[in-house]
This record gives sequence, C-alpha cells and structure tokens, in this order.
Amino acid sequence: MRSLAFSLLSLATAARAATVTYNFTATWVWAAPDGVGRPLVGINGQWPCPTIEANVGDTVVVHLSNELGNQTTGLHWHGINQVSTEDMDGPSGVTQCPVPPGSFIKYEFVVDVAGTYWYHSHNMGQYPDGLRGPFIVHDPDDPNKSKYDEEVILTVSDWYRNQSLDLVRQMLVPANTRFQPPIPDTILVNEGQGANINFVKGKKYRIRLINFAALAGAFLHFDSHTMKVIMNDAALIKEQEAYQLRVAPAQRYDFIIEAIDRDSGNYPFLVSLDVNRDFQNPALGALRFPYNFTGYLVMDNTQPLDKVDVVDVWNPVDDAHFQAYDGAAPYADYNKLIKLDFQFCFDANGYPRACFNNVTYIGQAVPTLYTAATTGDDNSNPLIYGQVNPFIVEDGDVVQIVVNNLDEAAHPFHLHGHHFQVLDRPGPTAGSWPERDVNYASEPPRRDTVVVNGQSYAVLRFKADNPGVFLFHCHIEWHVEMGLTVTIIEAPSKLKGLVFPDDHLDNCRIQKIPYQGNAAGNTQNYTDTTGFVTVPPTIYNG
Ligand SMILES: *[C@@H]1O[C@H](CO)[C@@H](O)[C@H](O)[C@H]1NC(C)=O
Ligand SMILES: *[C@@H]1O[C@H](CO)[C@@H](O)[C@H](O)[C@H]1NC(C)=O
Ligand SMILES: *[C@@H]1O[C@H](CO)[C@@H](O)[C@H](O)[C@H]1NC(C)=O
Ligand SMILES: *[C@@H]1O[C@H](CO)[C@@H](O)[C@H](O)[C@H]1NC(C)=O
Ligand SMILES: *[C@@H]1O[C@H](CO)[C@@H](O)[C@H](O)[C@H]1NC(C)=O
Ligand SMILES: *[C@@H]1O[C@H](CO)[C@@H](O)[C@H](O)[C@H]1NC(C)=O
Ligand SMILES: *[C@@H]1O[C@H](CO)[C@@H](O)[C@H](O)[C@H]1NC(C)=O
Ligand SMILES: [Cu+2]
Repeated sequence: MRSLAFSLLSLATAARAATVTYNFTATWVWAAPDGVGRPLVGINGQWPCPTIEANVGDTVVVHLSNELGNQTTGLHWHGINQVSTEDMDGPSGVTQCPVPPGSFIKYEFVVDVAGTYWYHSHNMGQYPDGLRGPFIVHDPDDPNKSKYDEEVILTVSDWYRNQSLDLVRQMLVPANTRFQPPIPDTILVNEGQGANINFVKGKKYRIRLINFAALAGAFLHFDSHTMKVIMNDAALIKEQEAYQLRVAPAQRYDFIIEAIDRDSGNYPFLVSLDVNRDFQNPALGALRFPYNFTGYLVMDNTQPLDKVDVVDVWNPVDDAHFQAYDGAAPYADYNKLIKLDFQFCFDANGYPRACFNNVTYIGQAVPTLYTAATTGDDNSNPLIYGQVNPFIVEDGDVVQIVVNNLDEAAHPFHLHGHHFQVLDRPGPTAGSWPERDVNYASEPPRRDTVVVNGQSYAVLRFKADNPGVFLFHCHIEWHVEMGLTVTIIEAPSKLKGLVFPDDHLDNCRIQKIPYQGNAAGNTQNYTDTTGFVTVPPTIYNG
C-alpha cells in the first residue's frame, strides 16, 4: 500500500511539473527608493526586480542578458541547492565566468523544495546596487495550507546612496585598520518606504520575510499580533510562536498572522535596522537602531494610520532552538571536521581583509568548478585550486563545520548547495568550540544561513550527497569582498570530466579567461602553482 501511495504521488507531481521561463535583461535604471535618486541595477528596465514564482518540481529557466555596459554580472539562487545542476549556482569565479557586457547566460534548474528564496548577483558586490528579488517556490500540497488564506512577501534591507564599487574601494584601503564596513544611509521595506498590508478581519496571512541587506540584520514586531513561524530559510519547522524576530542578511522566515476580529483598527508593525556589532552583548555599548520603519496592517482604510508600535527591548526568539518539522536527529558519525577560526587580518600590502584560519579568499583565474572538472584525479588535491580556501569532502561524507567567531560582532554564515543542521549556536562571548560534541540539539533546525554570535561559535552538519563546488561565506556582502569565504569541493570523484554549456564557457572565451586546468589555467602540470594569485589586488575591480 505504502509504495503504491508513493508512486501515485510522484506521478501526480510529475504530471504537474512545468517549465517556467523568465527573460531578464540587466540594465542601469534610475530610481529613488528612499526619495533620493541614484542609478540602480534593474531588470527589463524596471526596479524593484521582479519576483520569480514556480511550483515545486518545476524547471526554472532564466535567460540573463547583460546590458549594463560597464559591469559584468551573474545571478545566484539563494537557498536552491542545485542538486545535479552544480554549474547553475551562479557565483562568479566559482561555478561560472562573470557575464560581460553585451553577453548572456542561461540558467536552468529544478526547484525541488518549496519555500521562500531570493536571487541576487554574486558578482563584484553588486546586489546592494539593487540586483536582487524574491524567489517563491509554491507547494500545491503545502502541509500548512489550511493554516492561512493569503500570502504576502515582506522584504527588508539596508540601503546605500553610493554605488557598491565606490563603497568597496573606499573600504579596502590600508587606512581602514579597524575593518569598518560601509554604514547604510537608510532602511527599505519592500524596496521602498511604504509597505502597508491590506488585512481582512479574521483572515490568516502567511508572511514571507526576506532580508536583502548588505550589512544589517532587522528586527520585526507586530502590534497585538503574534507570529507563528512555520519555516526558516525554506525549511519547515515545528510551529513556533514569536513576538519578535531578528532576520539576518540573506535569511528568510515564513510565519502566519491572523487578523484579529474584535475590531477594524489599523495595527502598526515596526521594522528596526540592527547595526549593532552584537545586540545581545551589552558590553559592546549602547544599542544602535538608527533606522526604523513603521508599516500598517490596514483593516479599514477610512481609519487613520497614526498608531506607533513601541518596543522597549529587542529580545527576539532564539532560532537555534527551532526544531526541524520531521524531528530528524543530527547526522551521526561525522567523518570530516572543517574547523574555521574567523578573524579580521591584513594582507601583504597592509590592506584590511577577513580570514578563516589566517587565510583570506583570493579569486583565481579559472572558476573552481571548471578546475575540478578538468584536472582528473588531481582534483582531490587542494593545492591545485589556489588560495580559494579549498576543503575537499568525499562523496557521502558527513561533514561537521565549526565556526569560531573571534570577532566581537555577530556574522551570518551561508552555505551553498545544502541546508545544514544547526547543532549548537550559543550566545555571545561563549568562546571557541570546546572540541567536544556535547549538548547538541536533538531535532536541529536545518537552514542555509546561520548567525554566529560575537566571540562565540556554531556547530553545523551536512551530508555530502550533492557533488559540486559550493561556497561557505559570511553573507555580509562587504565581508565577502574582504575574503571571508571558503570553498567546499564536494565529491571530486564525481566532478571529473563534467561538461558545461557552451553559453557558460563563451563568457570565459570572450574575456580570455581560461576554463581548464589548475587555478592558473595550467593544463600540463596541475601542481605547478606558477601564476596563482597569492596577494589580493590593490585596486578593486570586482
Ligand atoms: C524570451 O526570449 C526569447 C527569444 O529572445 C523568446 O523566444 C521567448 O518567447 C521569450 N520568453 C518569454 C517568457 O518572454
Ligand atoms: C556604470 O554606469 C552607471 C550608469 O550610467 C554609472 O552610474 C556608474 O558610475 C558606472 N560605473 C563605472 C564604474 O563606470
Ligand atoms: C558617496 O556619494 C557622495 C555624494 O555624491 C560623495 O560625496 C561621496 O564621496 C561618495 N562616497 C564614496 C565612498 O564614493
Ligand atoms: C528605533 O526603534 C528602537 C526600538 O523601539 C528604538 O530603541 C530606537 O531608538 C529607534 N531609533 C530611532 C532612530 O528612533
Ligand atoms: C506545517 O507543516 C509541518 C509539516 O507537516 C508541521 O510540522 C508544522 O507543524 C505545520 N505548521 C503549522 C502551523 O501547521
Ligand atoms: C593565526 O595567526 C595568529 C596571530 O598571528 C596566531 O596566533 C594563530 O595561531 C594563527 N592561527 C592559525 C590557525 O594558524
Ligand atoms: C610540476 O610542477 C611542480 C612544481 O613546480 C614540479 O615540482 C614538478 O616536477 C612538475 N612536474 C612535471 C611532470 O613537470
Ligand atoms: Cu561578516
């Protein structure tokens, strides 16, 4: 009976699966999301960028043309694990060459898990210039469907009036000895500064909350309404009530709120940008919430929108204590430990950088996936990839990543290609991992981005069942540009000889970027490191 039910189910799913195609042309557009005009990267002449929507099981095709004229581009599908389509993940220098002006690239992949995602440029610090949008994968058989009537997307972000390239160039100078990132100019909600939600008394709403920020986390609170959280980062959790949420850059929460039916008042909600180094650590001084936004749940638009939502102390729910909906235990018997000590550092020219284990990520000539595919058995030798902080994991390994955050600030770390389990994530100043596997969550939440508190650590696990080359990095965009990235070379034995689409390789050919051999494009002697980039360029060009 059981197997019959399963095969009927998969037949039904297969019958529904469709191909959803989007044609995107990236151009500069002029817009004023906070009232101050500036050039932004938009799509098809519009900004905000469109929402991608599909049903689970569908194939999504995006034709991306670069008409920016003066910058390369590319897109990453944040949270989509790219099972069997590792070459569609999108980061430049990792799974593809950047798309030069006048060229295009086709992305094609199956959306295998329903939930709330987003897409963004993963090229030269470009998404804070606007190239980002929501990506929703619907599930017609959503187990929570009876719990809500309507869906609403709510995006939050910090916002800069200067262009990213200028901000990064100003940050990466020897005088920046305190590793200061650019500080935002304001806050955006739904890419603007008006985001009221029309509510009907008694109805239930599923809110899909996404943080698009380059730097700041955001707090959220609704007056008189509690949030019932059902998903984190597109992974189902056991329903969890929350009065306040903190959503870090790149994270998502799906939650349900019910419009109260005792009256038809308009209820405010507060979004507060968090530029604290670590809001939980009082030793770091006064809490800083420089930009607030008040929106309304509008039940009666003849009534005034004048109430304010006052929050005295931000004390958000602890997402490390969420529980996976299926109650799955931690993967047992990990056989690969990747221990990463993060601290800021300086390069040989005295430029501020960010380091894992005292090594900063430096992009190489050949995209790392292309090296893995074209170097035969040598592809399991980390030496051939250059200073991209390569870690080899074999097919089927159970991998434990430990991040020791030696910095005082909290940082959100993101893994491509997997939803990891969060086994432990203590509060600030807990110090480094005690090197013992104790006190772990018994039903750990799975997600793709986790906040690691200041002077503290996190323990994450995943199973290496998705061959590819996947980044693990801080999702503060400015820290990516400082080199806070490692590269996981997953199942190299299955990457040997992979063939890539011509339109992807054409983008390398046009720019004379090598796409075979070791990090420097040596196709004769893979262990010859001549030509590897060992010091970051002093002039930042993305
Ligand atoms: C996308 O563009 C191609 C050719 O440029 C065209 O054939 C196709 O109909 C377009 N698809 C959509 C969904 O606009
Ligand atoms: C690229 O073009 C945009 C739009 O014209 C302009 O605002 C920006 O300064 C240019 N960037 C560079 C690096 O030339
Ligand atoms: C940001 O823009 C302002 C106004 O145009 C300019 O004065 C300032 O130098 C810019 N900052 C950077 C880092 O380019
Ligand atoms: C923003 O809201 C928070 C919480 O209510 C408050 O502590 C902070 O002072 C506010 N910031 C500003 C600039 O009003
Ligand atoms: C949503 O569905 C999951 C999986 O069936 C379940 O564990 C969770 O409790 C549901 N949440 C709500 C609010 O019903
Ligand atoms: C990193 O460098 C610091 C200071 O130079 C040193 O104390 C530490 O042992 C180094 N860590 C590793 C993992 O090499
Ligand atoms: C490959 O390069 C390495 C490093 O330069 C060198 O030691 C080795 O002899 C070379 N192998 C061959 C076959 O030339
Ligand atoms: Cu960071």
